[in-house]
Amino acid sequence: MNELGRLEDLPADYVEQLRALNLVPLWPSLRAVLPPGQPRPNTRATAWSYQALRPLLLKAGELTPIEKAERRVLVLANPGHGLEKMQASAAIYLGMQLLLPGEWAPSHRHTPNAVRMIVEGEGAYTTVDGEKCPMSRGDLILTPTGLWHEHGHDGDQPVVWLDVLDLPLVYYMEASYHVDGPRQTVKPGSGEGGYVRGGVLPTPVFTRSAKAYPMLRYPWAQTRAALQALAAQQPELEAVQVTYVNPETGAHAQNILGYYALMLRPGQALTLPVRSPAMVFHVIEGGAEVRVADQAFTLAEADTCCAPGYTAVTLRNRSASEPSFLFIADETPLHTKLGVFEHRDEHRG
Ligand code: 1HN
Repeated sequence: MNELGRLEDLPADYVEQLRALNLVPLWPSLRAVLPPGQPRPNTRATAWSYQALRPLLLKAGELTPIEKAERRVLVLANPGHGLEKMQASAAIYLGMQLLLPGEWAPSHRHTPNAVRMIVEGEGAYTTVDGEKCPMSRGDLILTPTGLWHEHGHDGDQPVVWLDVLDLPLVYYMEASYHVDGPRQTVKPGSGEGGYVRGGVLPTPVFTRSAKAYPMLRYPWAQTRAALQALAAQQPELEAVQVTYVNPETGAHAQNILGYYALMLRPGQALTLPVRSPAMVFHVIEGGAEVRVADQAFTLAEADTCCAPGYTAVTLRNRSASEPSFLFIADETPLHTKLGVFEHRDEHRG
């Protein structure tokens, strides 16, 4: 590959003439926007300790009343993008949100899609599109694009959850905005009840479910049971993983980011195939070591880390006697839909 001409190689007055007409020569920047062989991601492998951030999040509860915050969140920002960008990866935003007993986070809707992975506490709920979704540890609650959502808390202890949004992408697209709304009226008769048994679907005879997002709450008890049954039934299965899907279509639960739960068997080490999307790992139960290229993070319960795309990742259960459960978010649906998804499996070809 030959060296390309630099900007400094051009006469200054020529560059000035170009700039005055809003013109830019491509060749000095071509290698930067199109690096050889593989991308040069800004996303850096980064880990966030729950134990370290928890006291600071609780302190935010003392410093800033909910009315002054609307959403009381500490953003898990990737230094490779610059902290002020509030990005974990190119398309993924992560934040830890605190809601105190009796607090209310008012109703709004927005273009970015969000999910919440409940980390700690009982008694809070999110109302999404009129469906009241109780929050318990490990539950996944969707607030897809355009749906009204608000959070309340009837319990007596702080509740914390991990927010995952596709905000960086939607913002980059100049398509990010929100609308405030009145408190929602809870509609009875909605909920995930009809979808929590695998293999059977609600079959309305007289009406068709027109909902783009028919299932909004994925209870951890069900997901955990599915993983354990899978592990028990298929002892040779290397990756004991399930994907959070839209039960009506079988497609990913949301359009841009993918969500998964993975069980590491006691003592298991799992090397993932090298693929184009960036990934986020959050420990629901147990402990894990996450190796990203030449970096290693030791994660305890409720810890979170991210890995750029095109990078080797190995997960290892730190316990030899107990399984470990991880929540994973990645950019697979986005890469697949855009036709840029790549799988570079050096292990299996
Ligand atoms: C949002 O609406 C929530 O509703 C949380 O809880 C975090 C981060 C950026 C933009 C919107 C919420 C958010 C957010």
